[in-house]
Amino acid sequence: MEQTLVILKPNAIQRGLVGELILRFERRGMKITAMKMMLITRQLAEEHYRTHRGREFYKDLITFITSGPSVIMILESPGAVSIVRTTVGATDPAEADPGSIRGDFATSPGHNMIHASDSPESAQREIALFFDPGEIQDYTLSVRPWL
Ligand code: 3AN
Repeated sequence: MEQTLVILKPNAIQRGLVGELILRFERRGMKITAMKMMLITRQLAEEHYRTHRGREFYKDLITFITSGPSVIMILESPGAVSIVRTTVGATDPAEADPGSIRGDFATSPGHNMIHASDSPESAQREIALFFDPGEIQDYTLSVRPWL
């Protein structure tokens, strides 16, 4: 089973869209194995976005992601990384398909609502950054939509 990390960014909380966004993943059939609300520290944000250090949008990205609480989740399913990336849509909301989260709720590439890991390797790195192993639940869904 594949895991991926999702961050509902501070503007998703400010706009009252947390439930709407979680609903999309639940309806898709993803299993939520961890979830918490936290104020991401500058240190954690810089580690999470370390590959973007030096880019022109980096400073704004760090300021934005640390500007208020975010909701962090681990989602699980076969092919979870691709399924979640498709559900989230393109980085630039102007190119995101209608029906995707960014295509439905975002206009700005810098404030595009949500983060989703871009590979299984990134997912494992990011999960270890945001969650202790004891915060991740090991359980069986009584209805498994992928079966
Ligand atoms: P994604 O979140 O779709 O994986 P990345 O990893 O390329 O996109 O970028 C990480 C974050 O950096 C984006 N979610 C967005 O907040 C910000 N970002 C990326 N590209 C731009 C851009 N051209 N202008 C402003 N912010 C950007």
